[in-house]
Amino acid sequence: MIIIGELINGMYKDVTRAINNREADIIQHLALEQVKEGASILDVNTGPYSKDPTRDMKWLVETIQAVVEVPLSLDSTKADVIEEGLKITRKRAIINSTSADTDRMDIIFGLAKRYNAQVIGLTMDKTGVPNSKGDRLELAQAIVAKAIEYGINTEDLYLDPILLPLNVAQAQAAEVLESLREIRLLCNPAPQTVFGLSNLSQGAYKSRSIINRTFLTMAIANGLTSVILDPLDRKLMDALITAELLLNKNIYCESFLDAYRKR
Ligand code: THG
Repeated sequence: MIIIGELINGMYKDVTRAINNREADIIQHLALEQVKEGASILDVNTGPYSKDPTRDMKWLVETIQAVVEVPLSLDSTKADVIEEGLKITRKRAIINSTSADTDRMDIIFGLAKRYNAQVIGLTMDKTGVPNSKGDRLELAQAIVAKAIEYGINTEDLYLDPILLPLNVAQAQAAEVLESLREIRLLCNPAPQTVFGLSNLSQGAYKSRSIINRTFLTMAIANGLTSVILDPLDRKLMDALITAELLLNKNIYCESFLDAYRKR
Protein backbone atom coordinates (compact mmCIF):
# COMPACT_ATOMS: atom_id res chain seq x y z
CA MET A 1 0.00 0.00 0.00
CA ILE A 2 1.25 3.45 -0.94
CA ILE A 3 0.49 5.64 2.09
CA ILE A 4 0.01 9.36 1.51
CA GLY A 5 0.00 11.41 4.73
CA GLU A 6 -2.87 13.94 4.83
CA LEU A 7 -1.92 16.15 7.77
CA ILE A 8 -0.20 19.05 5.98
CA ASN A 9 -3.46 20.58 4.82
CA GLY A 10 -4.91 24.00 5.56
CA MET A 11 -8.21 22.24 6.35
CA TYR A 12 -6.59 21.74 9.78
CA LYS A 13 -6.76 24.99 11.74
CA ASP A 14 -3.31 24.50 13.29
CA VAL A 15 -1.79 24.08 9.85
CA THR A 16 -3.46 27.22 8.49
CA ARG A 17 -2.08 29.13 11.46
CA ALA A 18 1.41 27.68 10.94
CA ILE A 19 1.31 28.65 7.26
CA ASN A 20 0.15 32.19 7.97
CA ASN A 21 2.79 32.73 10.68
CA ARG A 22 5.51 30.88 8.72
CA GLU A 23 6.07 28.53 11.66
CA ALA A 24 8.36 26.03 9.93
CA ASP A 25 8.86 23.85 13.02
CA ILE A 26 5.15 22.92 13.17
CA ILE A 27 5.06 21.85 9.51
CA GLN A 28 8.39 20.02 9.80
CA HIS A 29 7.21 18.14 12.89
CA LEU A 30 4.12 16.97 10.98
CA ALA A 31 6.31 15.89 8.06
CA LEU A 32 8.74 13.94 10.25
CA GLU A 33 6.00 12.26 12.33
CA GLN A 34 4.03 11.14 9.29
CA VAL A 35 7.08 9.63 7.62
CA LYS A 36 8.10 7.94 10.89
CA GLU A 37 4.65 6.33 11.13
CA GLY A 38 4.77 4.93 7.61
CA ALA A 39 3.82 7.61 5.07
CA SER A 40 5.80 7.18 1.86
CA ILE A 41 4.37 10.33 0.26
CA LEU A 42 3.11 13.56 1.86
CA ASP A 43 0.07 15.45 0.60
CA VAL A 44 0.59 19.24 0.59
CA ASN A 45 -2.46 21.49 0.50
CA THR A 46 -2.45 25.19 1.41
CA GLY A 47 -6.13 24.98 2.36
CA PRO A 48 -9.21 26.89 1.35
CA TYR A 49 -8.31 30.07 3.28
CA SER A 50 -4.89 30.79 1.82
CA LYS A 51 -4.66 34.37 0.51
CA ASP A 52 -1.59 33.64 -1.60
CA PRO A 53 -1.65 29.89 -2.33
CA THR A 54 1.24 30.07 -4.82
CA ARG A 55 3.65 31.55 -2.28
CA ASP A 56 2.28 29.31 0.48
CA MET A 57 2.83 26.19 -1.66
CA LYS A 58 6.41 27.23 -2.42
CA TRP A 59 7.09 27.82 1.29
CA LEU A 60 5.48 24.50 2.30
CA VAL A 61 7.46 22.47 -0.24
CA GLU A 62 10.76 24.11 0.77
CA THR A 63 9.97 23.72 4.46
CA ILE A 64 9.05 20.04 4.12
CA GLN A 65 11.97 19.15 1.85
CA ALA A 66 14.37 20.62 4.41
CA VAL A 67 13.61 17.68 6.75
CA VAL A 68 12.28 14.69 4.74
CA GLU A 69 13.12 13.11 1.40
CA VAL A 70 9.77 11.57 0.39
CA PRO A 71 7.87 12.54 -2.78
CA LEU A 72 5.11 15.12 -2.40
CA SER A 73 1.50 15.11 -3.59
CA LEU A 74 0.79 18.68 -4.69
CA ASP A 75 -2.86 19.13 -3.76
CA SER A 76 -4.58 22.13 -5.31
CA THR A 77 -7.40 23.03 -7.66
CA LYS A 78 -5.18 25.74 -9.16
CA ALA A 79 -2.74 24.69 -11.87
CA ASP A 80 -0.36 27.60 -11.18
CA VAL A 81 -0.13 26.56 -7.51
CA ILE A 82 0.70 23.00 -8.56
CA GLU A 83 3.30 24.21 -11.04
CA GLU A 84 4.99 26.32 -8.37
CA GLY A 85 5.49 23.09 -6.43
CA LEU A 86 6.57 21.10 -9.49
CA LYS A 87 9.35 23.60 -10.17
CA ILE A 88 11.07 22.85 -6.87
CA THR A 89 10.19 19.28 -5.85
CA ARG A 90 13.31 17.13 -5.66
CA LYS A 91 11.54 13.76 -5.87
CA ARG A 92 9.05 12.77 -8.55
CA ALA A 93 5.82 14.53 -7.56
CA ILE A 94 2.16 13.55 -7.76
CA ILE A 95 -0.24 16.16 -9.11
CA ASN A 96 -3.38 16.06 -6.94
CA SER A 97 -5.47 16.34 -9.04
CA THR A 98 -7.34 16.58 -12.31
CA SER A 99 -11.07 16.14 -12.82
CA ALA A 100 -12.43 14.37 -15.91
CA ASP A 101 -13.11 17.73 -17.59
CA THR A 102 -11.27 17.93 -20.92
CA ASP A 103 -9.88 21.46 -20.44
CA ARG A 104 -8.56 20.60 -16.96
CA MET A 105 -7.06 17.30 -18.14
CA ASP A 106 -5.23 19.03 -20.98
CA ILE A 107 -3.60 21.45 -18.52
CA ILE A 108 -2.76 18.83 -15.89
CA PHE A 109 -1.48 16.09 -18.21
CA GLY A 110 0.53 18.77 -20.02
CA LEU A 111 2.18 19.67 -16.69
CA ALA A 112 2.69 16.00 -15.84
CA LYS A 113 4.49 15.43 -19.10
CA ARG A 114 6.65 18.54 -18.74
CA TYR A 115 7.69 17.78 -15.14
CA ASN A 116 7.57 13.96 -15.31
CA ALA A 117 4.95 13.87 -12.55
CA GLN A 118 2.37 11.26 -11.62
CA VAL A 119 -1.30 12.30 -11.64
CA ILE A 120 -4.38 11.68 -9.49
CA GLY A 121 -7.58 11.75 -11.56
CA LEU A 122 -10.88 12.33 -9.78
CA THR A 123 -13.97 10.67 -11.24
CA MET A 124 -15.92 13.90 -11.27
CA ASP A 125 -16.59 16.69 -13.73
CA LYS A 126 -18.21 20.12 -13.82
CA THR A 127 -21.56 18.55 -12.93
CA GLY A 128 -20.14 17.09 -9.71
CA VAL A 129 -19.50 13.61 -8.30
CA PRO A 130 -21.64 10.91 -9.90
CA ASN A 131 -23.85 8.71 -7.74
CA SER A 132 -23.33 5.35 -9.36
CA LYS A 133 -20.40 3.07 -9.94
CA GLY A 134 -21.24 3.02 -13.65
CA ASP A 135 -20.93 6.78 -14.04
CA ARG A 136 -17.69 6.80 -12.03
CA LEU A 137 -16.28 4.16 -14.38
CA GLU A 138 -17.22 6.19 -17.43
CA LEU A 139 -15.31 9.21 -16.12
CA ALA A 140 -12.38 6.98 -15.12
CA GLN A 141 -12.28 5.67 -18.68
CA ALA A 142 -12.15 9.22 -20.05
CA ILE A 143 -9.22 10.03 -17.74
CA VAL A 144 -7.35 6.88 -18.80
CA ALA A 145 -7.88 7.75 -22.48
CA LYS A 146 -6.53 11.27 -21.96
CA ALA A 147 -3.51 10.01 -20.02
CA ILE A 148 -2.66 7.62 -22.84
CA GLU A 149 -3.09 10.44 -25.38
CA TYR A 150 -0.40 12.37 -23.46
CA GLY A 151 1.90 9.38 -23.31
CA ILE A 152 1.52 8.92 -19.55
CA ASN A 153 2.25 5.39 -18.33
CA THR A 154 -1.04 4.17 -16.81
CA GLU A 155 0.86 2.89 -13.73
CA ASP A 156 1.61 6.56 -13.02
CA LEU A 157 -2.08 7.40 -13.00
CA TYR A 158 -4.02 7.20 -9.72
CA LEU A 159 -7.80 7.06 -10.10
CA ASP A 160 -9.86 8.39 -7.20
CA PRO A 161 -13.56 7.37 -7.19
CA ILE A 162 -14.12 10.01 -4.47
CA LEU A 163 -15.29 9.14 -1.01
CA LEU A 164 -18.06 11.37 0.30
CA PRO A 165 -19.05 11.89 3.94
CA LEU A 166 -21.18 9.02 5.19
CA ASN A 167 -23.54 11.40 6.97
CA VAL A 168 -24.57 13.06 3.70
CA ALA A 169 -24.16 10.23 1.17
CA GLN A 170 -24.36 6.89 2.92
CA ALA A 171 -25.07 4.82 -0.21
CA GLN A 172 -21.90 6.08 -1.91
CA ALA A 173 -19.33 4.14 0.11
CA ALA A 174 -20.48 0.82 -1.38
CA GLU A 175 -20.37 2.33 -4.89
CA VAL A 176 -16.77 3.37 -4.26
CA LEU A 177 -15.83 -0.17 -3.20
CA GLU A 178 -17.20 -1.61 -6.42
CA SER A 179 -15.57 1.13 -8.48
CA LEU A 180 -12.17 0.20 -7.03
CA ARG A 181 -12.45 -3.34 -8.30
CA GLU A 182 -13.41 -2.32 -11.82
CA ILE A 183 -11.01 0.61 -12.20
CA ARG A 184 -8.15 -1.87 -11.93
CA LEU A 185 -9.48 -3.62 -15.05
CA LEU A 186 -9.63 -0.49 -17.24
CA CYS A 187 -6.19 -0.78 -18.77
CA ASN A 188 -2.91 -2.64 -18.73
CA PRO A 189 -0.75 -1.87 -16.79
CA ALA A 190 -3.54 -1.23 -14.26
CA PRO A 191 -3.85 2.30 -12.89
CA GLN A 192 -3.34 2.89 -9.17
CA THR A 193 -6.43 3.54 -7.06
CA VAL A 194 -6.62 6.09 -4.25
CA PHE A 195 -9.04 8.07 -2.12
CA GLY A 196 -9.06 10.54 0.76
CA LEU A 197 -10.15 8.24 3.60
CA SER A 198 -10.97 10.97 6.15
CA ASN A 199 -13.63 12.44 3.85
CA LEU A 200 -15.79 9.44 4.78
CA SER A 201 -16.13 10.28 8.45
CA GLN A 202 -16.27 14.08 8.31
CA GLY A 203 -18.85 15.19 10.85
CA ALA A 204 -18.96 11.76 12.49
CA TYR A 205 -16.98 12.90 15.59
CA LYS A 206 -16.89 10.01 18.09
CA SER A 207 -16.87 7.21 15.53
CA ARG A 208 -14.41 8.64 13.00
CA SER A 209 -11.58 6.23 13.67
CA ILE A 210 -13.65 3.03 13.60
CA ILE A 211 -15.45 4.12 10.41
CA ASN A 212 -12.15 4.94 8.71
CA ARG A 213 -10.38 1.72 9.61
CA THR A 214 -13.28 -0.57 8.84
CA PHE A 215 -13.76 0.96 5.42
CA LEU A 216 -10.03 0.94 4.73
CA THR A 217 -9.78 -2.83 5.26
CA MET A 218 -12.74 -3.38 2.93
CA ALA A 219 -11.20 -1.12 0.29
CA ILE A 220 -7.84 -2.89 0.49
CA ALA A 221 -9.64 -6.17 -0.21
CA ASN A 222 -11.28 -4.48 -3.21
CA GLY A 223 -8.10 -3.38 -4.92
CA LEU A 224 -7.10 -0.11 -3.28
CA THR A 225 -3.39 0.41 -4.01
CA SER A 226 -2.83 3.78 -2.33
CA VAL A 227 -4.59 5.94 0.25
CA ILE A 228 -4.55 9.47 1.67
CA LEU A 229 -4.93 9.14 5.44
CA ASP A 230 -3.75 10.17 8.91
CA PRO A 231 -0.74 7.92 9.55
CA LEU A 232 -0.63 9.04 13.20
CA ASP A 233 -3.87 7.08 13.83
CA ARG A 234 -2.26 3.96 15.32
CA LYS A 235 -5.35 1.74 15.16
CA LEU A 236 -5.88 2.71 11.54
CA MET A 237 -2.31 1.80 10.62
CA ASP A 238 -2.61 -1.49 12.57
CA ALA A 239 -5.73 -2.31 10.53
CA LEU A 240 -3.95 -1.48 7.27
CA ILE A 241 -0.96 -3.66 8.10
CA THR A 242 -3.22 -6.53 9.21
CA ALA A 243 -5.38 -6.29 6.08
CA GLU A 244 -2.27 -6.61 3.91
CA LEU A 245 -1.14 -9.58 5.99
CA LEU A 246 -4.49 -11.30 5.52
CA LEU A 247 -4.29 -10.74 1.77
CA ASN A 248 -0.92 -12.54 1.87
CA LYS A 249 1.09 -9.44 1.00
CA ASN A 250 3.32 -9.78 4.06
CA ILE A 251 4.68 -12.80 5.89
CA TYR A 252 2.99 -13.73 9.16
CA CYS A 253 4.98 -13.81 12.36
CA GLU A 254 4.03 -13.35 16.01
CA SER A 255 5.08 -9.69 16.01
CA PHE A 256 4.00 -8.76 12.49
CA LEU A 257 2.92 -5.20 13.42
CA ASP A 258 6.37 -4.39 14.82
CA ALA A 259 8.11 -6.24 12.02
CA TYR A 260 6.25 -4.29 9.36
CA ARG A 261 6.97 -0.96 11.07
CA LYS A 262 10.68 -1.69 11.37
CA ARG A 263 11.06 -2.30 7.64
N1 THG B 1 -8.97 12.90 -2.85
C1 THG B 1 -7.78 13.44 -3.22
N2 THG B 1 -7.15 14.36 -2.48
C2 THG B 1 -7.72 14.82 -1.35
C3 THG B 1 -8.96 14.31 -0.92
C4 THG B 1 -9.59 13.33 -1.71
N3 THG B 1 -7.09 15.78 -0.61
C5 THG B 1 -7.76 16.41 0.49
C6 THG B 1 -8.67 15.44 1.21
N4 THG B 1 -9.51 14.75 0.26
C7 THG B 1 -7.88 14.44 2.01
N5 THG B 1 -7.33 15.08 3.18
C8 THG B 1 -8.12 15.38 4.28
C9 THG B 1 -7.55 16.13 5.27
C10 THG B 1 -8.29 16.43 6.40
C11 THG B 1 -9.58 15.98 6.54
C12 THG B 1 -10.14 15.21 5.55
C13 THG B 1 -9.41 14.89 4.41
C14 THG B 1 -10.39 16.31 7.73
N6 THG B 1 -10.02 17.35 8.48
C15 THG B 1 -10.67 17.77 9.69
C16 THG B 1 -12.18 17.91 9.46
O1 THG B 1 -12.59 18.50 8.46
O2 THG B 1 -12.93 17.43 10.31
C17 THG B 1 -10.12 19.13 10.10
C18 THG B 1 -10.59 19.58 11.46
C19 THG B 1 -9.46 20.05 12.36
O3 THG B 1 -9.09 21.25 12.32
O4 THG B 1 -8.93 19.20 13.09
O5 THG B 1 -11.35 15.65 8.01
O6 THG B 1 -10.68 12.82 -1.42
N7 THG B 1 -7.22 12.98 -4.35
